[in-house]
Amino acid sequence: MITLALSKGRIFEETLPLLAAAGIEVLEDPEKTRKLILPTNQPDLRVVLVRATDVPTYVQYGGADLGVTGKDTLIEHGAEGLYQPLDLQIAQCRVSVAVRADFDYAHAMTQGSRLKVATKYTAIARDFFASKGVHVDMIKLYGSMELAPLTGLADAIVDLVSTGNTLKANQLVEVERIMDISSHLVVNQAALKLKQAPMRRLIDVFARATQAKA
Ligand code: PRT
Ligand code: MG
Repeated sequence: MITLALSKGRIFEETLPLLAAAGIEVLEDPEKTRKLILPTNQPDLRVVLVRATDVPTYVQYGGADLGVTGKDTLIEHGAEGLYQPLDLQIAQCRVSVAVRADFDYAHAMTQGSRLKVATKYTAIARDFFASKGVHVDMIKLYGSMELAPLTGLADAIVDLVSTGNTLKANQLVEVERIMDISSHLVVNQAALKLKQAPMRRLIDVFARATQAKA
């Protein structure tokens, strides 16, 4: 049995077509069932549903043989011991800095005064501002980052942006693009050795589907 870890939402939805290209179907809809282990039409493949940030942990410790996870998660939480054979080019977005429209970011960056930055991505944000030589006070949040500049909690946020609609709806502007993000296939190295043939076959399914899209 091969276990594939996915998270509900965009990663699940954007992984489905890659599997479907090889005739692999997940037999239950995560939005309709409360089950966390979903069978597929392949007797030796099942999907487990975990939180997006837990996918690397499941794969690292062998709770799943492989998984699909955002590069943001891999960078922020570390990817120790994980084999990353493929950029699946799905769930694409970017990590950006955003501020209130009336905040003078350029001025704040050159002034030497400490910038208050709220984010879930403290490692990415710390590296980014350090590379610019800007001192920041980092405020760790777990969600709704957009609220921080509106309430005076922070001057800036570091968050994922895809269409930009969320920023716009909250009167925030993107002032800097830190990095582009997509989701990657991550593989447990021991599983790759122990279940070589079926694992290689599945990695190949993902490779072909990704190439076909490009
Ligand atoms: O939502 P939950 O707290 O359960 O977990 P999660 O946010 O970790 O999971 P999920 O499913 O939302 O995101 C999983 C992965 O999808 C992320 O790790 C990214 O790699 C990728 N991804 C791609 C995104 C987005 N696009 C995205 N737009 N993840 C989140 N967003 C959010 C963003 O944080 C912001 O709140 O969508 C909002 C912005 O979207 P736009 O289109 O309005 O710009
Ligand atoms: Mg989310």
